[in-house]
Amino acid sequence: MSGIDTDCITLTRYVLAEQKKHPQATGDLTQLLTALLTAVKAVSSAVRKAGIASLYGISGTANTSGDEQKKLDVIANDLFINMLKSSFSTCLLVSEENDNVIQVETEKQGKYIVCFDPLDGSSNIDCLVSIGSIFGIYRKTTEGPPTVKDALQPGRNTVAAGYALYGSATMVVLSVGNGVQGFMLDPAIGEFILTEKNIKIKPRGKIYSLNEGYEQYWDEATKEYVKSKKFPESGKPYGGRYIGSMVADVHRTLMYGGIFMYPATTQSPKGKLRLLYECNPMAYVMEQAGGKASTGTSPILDLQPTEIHQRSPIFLGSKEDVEDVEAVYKKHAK
Ligand code: P6P
Repeated sequence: MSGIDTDCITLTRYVLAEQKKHPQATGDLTQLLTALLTAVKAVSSAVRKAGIASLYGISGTANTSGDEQKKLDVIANDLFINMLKSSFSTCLLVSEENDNVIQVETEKQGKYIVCFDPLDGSSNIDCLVSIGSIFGIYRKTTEGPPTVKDALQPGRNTVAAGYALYGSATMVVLSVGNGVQGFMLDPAIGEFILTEKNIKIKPRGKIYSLNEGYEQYWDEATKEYVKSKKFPESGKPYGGRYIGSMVADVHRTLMYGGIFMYPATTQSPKGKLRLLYECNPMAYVMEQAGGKASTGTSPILDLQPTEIHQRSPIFLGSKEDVEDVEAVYKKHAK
């Protein structure tokens, strides 16, 4: 046997099939996702050869968060911006790497807005820990030229969202509103092949994930919840896992169940992770997979953004695990 699947479902075939389910669809979203995948493939190639191409090291510039940008950050950002602009399907872009919104040239404008983190977890690049790209796609709903207000939509308005994980293999996890699918990159043919159909997260897991080094900065609800996982009144404790790369921690949570947390701390009163291009896309995927994503007191997707780089606390993963956190926050609110 050649071992070649002559009828493999590529990501493009999947998106086209989904498009055909909507007679009014113009194909613009398919065009957008195809362009986005080109950026992901190029980032994957750059990440894989970073050591050889000496792409490691500091590029000498800093991004919105003040983090030193590594060369791969800059390359990834340029790839996403250029591929999305030239897809003729976007009108406004929000990137973690850019202080302000990016307006697409009038002659190239389409109806979609994309919020993305081109290379999340970049502090892990030099030690070869898995990193990723995260994206959320919205429709422009206003008349006239795109403005920053068009980017400030609640996650509930998401049209499509997902992430690319540059790990032992490169995988894209995507939802276009009809469940969650996983596509593995086959470098031999440069295509993303459907390998995880209709991913559903367990209703309850056995893993909790957060940076325990900050325990002294947590609020009382987070302290009580984490303690209950480590010293349960009955049954076995949860296992602790924390990679420090959101895409890797979220993907493990999606595949194995459990809960990922980046709570507010006294040092970061709004949490660390960004609402538009980290929390919302991951929350959308989690809800599409049957899980939950909360600030501790309300669904992430219901938040009305007021600033493109605003942060939010986040607890996401198995529905029952997130509900346990919300119950503790409710108790502490009394
Ligand atoms: P901490 C990586 O820098 C990142 O933005 C996310 O990918 C990750 O979840 C988080 O920060 C880790 O933050 O404070 O635990 O190092």
